[in-house]
Amino acid sequence: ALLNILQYPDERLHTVAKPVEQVDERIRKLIADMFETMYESRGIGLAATQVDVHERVVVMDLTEDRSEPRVFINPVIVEKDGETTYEEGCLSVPGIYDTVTRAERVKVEALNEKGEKFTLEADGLLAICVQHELDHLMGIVFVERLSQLKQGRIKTKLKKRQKHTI
Ligand code: QAP
Ligand code: CO
Repeated sequence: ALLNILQYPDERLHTVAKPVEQVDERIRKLIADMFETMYESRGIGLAATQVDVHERVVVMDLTEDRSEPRVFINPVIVEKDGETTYEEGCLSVPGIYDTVTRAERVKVEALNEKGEKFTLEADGLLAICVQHELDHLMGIVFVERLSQLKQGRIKTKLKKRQKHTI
């Protein structure tokens, strides 16, 4: 089923997600619904926080042909190094893109949909996406990594847009 994606500046996007205690059918249904929602909206990453579920679950697929679905349950970044910038966007902040500075490489530990632990060493767009999505689980939207001036401008723009229900 398609899930509703919270739109910035919805305060529920600031909720800190709790760890998943058991990777069971409920979590696998959530993951399936998150993929459906992300693919339908043409995203590359979606955190449970964005669909108002405050548990540590992220789905991603960076491929054009949607052939590499990735699941991260209870993800933790255990190493990071370097610095890089990227023009980021977000399904919760449609139509807004801006440059964010993040680590260039990350090592992440997480569980897959079977509840098995895995480690991933990521660089490039994957490393950026991992950091962007893990931010969501901590209640942080990429906009909040921009200057106060830019944050204010983005809020104004989105509020105007909501009024006109574009
Ligand atoms: C996060 O973002 C990300 O504004 C995932 O109109 C972004 O999937 C990670 C999207 C950049 C790394 C680099 C945004 C779709 C999708 C929009 C997304 C829009 C339609 C964003
Ligand atoms: Co996002």
